Amino acid sequence: MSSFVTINETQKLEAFKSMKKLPLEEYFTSGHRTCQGCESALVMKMMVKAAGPRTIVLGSTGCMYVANTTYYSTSWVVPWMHTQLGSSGSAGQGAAAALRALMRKGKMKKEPINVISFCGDGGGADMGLGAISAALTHPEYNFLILLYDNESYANTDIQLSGSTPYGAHTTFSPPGRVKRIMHHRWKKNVAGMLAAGHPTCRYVGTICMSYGLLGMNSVRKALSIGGPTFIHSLDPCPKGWDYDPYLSHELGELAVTTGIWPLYEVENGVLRLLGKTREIAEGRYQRKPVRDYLLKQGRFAHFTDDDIDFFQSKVDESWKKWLIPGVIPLAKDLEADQPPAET
Ligand SMILES: Cc1ncc(C[n+]2csc(CCOP(=O)(O)OP(=O)(O)O)c2C)c(N)n1
Ligand code: SF4
Ligand SMILES: [Mg+2]
Repeated sequence: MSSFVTINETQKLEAFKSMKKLPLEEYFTSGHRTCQGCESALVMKMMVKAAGPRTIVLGSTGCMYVANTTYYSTSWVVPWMHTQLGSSGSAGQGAAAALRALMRKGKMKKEPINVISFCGDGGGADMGLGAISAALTHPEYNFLILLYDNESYANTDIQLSGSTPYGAHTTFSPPGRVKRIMHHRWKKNVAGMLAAGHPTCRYVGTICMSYGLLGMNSVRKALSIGGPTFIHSLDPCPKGWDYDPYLSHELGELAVTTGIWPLYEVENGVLRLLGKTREIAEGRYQRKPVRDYLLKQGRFAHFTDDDIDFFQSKVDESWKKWLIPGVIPLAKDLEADQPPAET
């Protein structure tokens, strides 16, 4: 019988039972140059801790490339490769295909190796969305695409992306006296869109590393299940969101407890709400007002009470109407879509 690693043979990574049971080994270490309080750096650290040593990491241009691989140095302990800004989908698929070919030709030991290809929201939610979509239609290869979402093109100085929330101040949407709100679009719902449109993808999840155990177990499940998988992580960014770095963890929690960022997974087409999101949906936890989240961040400092009410109404609407969190319902309530008038 051939010992060739078949397409669906993956490392079987059991869920971590508790934080106290985590392995001590680190595969993303100190020495990187991210900002103090950078949640995306924490995502890298926990993502690769969850995956373990037999892992290859690929990443598209952005903070998690530039700040982590200063010339001739890197924080990565596992093999790492940079890829072009819009290419996380093709890079992940290509690496998985290359590993298969090398093993088939006997040039590498036959063993399941995790492939994780990450991208930012600029690289993944905007520029590389097509490549991710194409990659998710190839069930013959095993790899995880992880989108770390700091809600801007952060590395090039906080430009607006399709993932930037309504009304946020970015260098492309500065509030002024004539026009207070410069960004009128609602945040793009990437995980919901990919889950709804790619039946060949067996796992789509949302995470926030303020809930680290859930986040790491989502990575472990995505890598174990086989085929191309996708995880979308919301990452507070002190520089882009304009807050004191000590608030990073709390802002991640507030994104979830206000209901702005629902935690869920779609595994083999079955939706499961997770953690606090599940508690909210089951009536065991009351959603906090979005005001608690928005007003801690300088990027929303120009919001009036009407703007906050509008934001709240859109989040309320999502909890009443969406089937998969983040997927817009077919019956649109046009009245609820109206932003407040400019003053
Ligand atoms: C094709 C291409 N266009 C533009 C750039 C310049 N660029 C480098 S990083 C970056 C921002 C990427 O944003 P995102 O993917 O959200 O990652 P972040 O910087 O926020 O971590 C841009 C525009 C580039 N490297 N390649
Ligand atoms: S700008 Fe934001 S994402 Fe980039 S290194 Fe700083 S905190 Fe992290
Ligand atoms: Mg970004």
